[in-house]
Amino acid sequence: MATITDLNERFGIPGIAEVVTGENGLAMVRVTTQAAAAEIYLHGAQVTSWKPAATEEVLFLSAKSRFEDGKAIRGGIPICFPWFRGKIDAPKAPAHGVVRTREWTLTGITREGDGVVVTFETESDDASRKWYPHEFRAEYRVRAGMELNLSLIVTNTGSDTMRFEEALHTYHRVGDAEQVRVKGLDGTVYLDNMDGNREKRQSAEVIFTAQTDNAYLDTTEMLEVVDPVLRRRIRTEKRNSRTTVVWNPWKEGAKALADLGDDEWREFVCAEASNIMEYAVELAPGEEHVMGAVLSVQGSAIRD
Ligand code: TA6
Repeated sequence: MATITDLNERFGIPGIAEVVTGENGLAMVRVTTQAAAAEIYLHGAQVTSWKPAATEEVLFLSAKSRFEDGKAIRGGIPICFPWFRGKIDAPKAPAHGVVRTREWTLTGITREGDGVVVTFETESDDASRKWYPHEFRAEYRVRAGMELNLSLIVTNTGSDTMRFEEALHTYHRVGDAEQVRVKGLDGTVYLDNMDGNREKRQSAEVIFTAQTDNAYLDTTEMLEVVDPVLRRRIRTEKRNSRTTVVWNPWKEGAKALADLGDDEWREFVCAEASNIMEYAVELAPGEEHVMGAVLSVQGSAIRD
């Protein structure tokens, strides 16, 4: 296992991007360019911070997050794969799959225009085969600049067809979740996970008045998190994503999460590019699937 110093010597770009020691000794890539600053842990290949120039932090990160092997970092953009939420046929399996709680291999850091591209990969192993009997390689490409461009590339490296769910579980940092509106889902059918996954239809913008956990189906629409407190809109353009999940734990959900402060529920909303449930992806041997999300911020987040 390469040390952080070895990784920085091999991949670091002085003054632009370096591999450093993050929370709890975990390796992290820190990007600092004129266009943006960003932090990405090798643990889970998880983006935990993105600040385009002249903009406040765009992603939420819990002050109580654990940075431990086998645990997911609470915040940023967790990668859910190869299943979403609990595994239906294996209640003891880890929620949201096996890749957000492991260290990914850093495979590259390169400059590209105003941004920096950081690439990671992970693949099936005995730990994944315990729950998911397929062979895969997952590659993750993060381009941090004035936009945050994410691509999750899954290749079926086995000899049988594989079916998987995936999500880029983005925690958008907001001033007050009770005042936020999410646009782009008006008229879309969704399953309400707070009401027995009953099928409903979204009327107008999504607002938050209680614990919210909706899976919007058959939608490729751009999402927009409208935040009147930070006076900004965070947009997500999806690529090859047929579902969108919107979540806020509210007061009672926050209390049930040991790695989230009781009052932190107000500071984020999750709106997630995904392919879940009946829109899970099916790959034949040798096939590849790329799901993407491009985040951008409009308006000034600089408080008066
Ligand atoms: O994205 C919504 C969701 O699936 C919710 O059901 C809730 O479980 C959330 O993810 C957080 O999951 P986690 O395993 O990170 O606590």
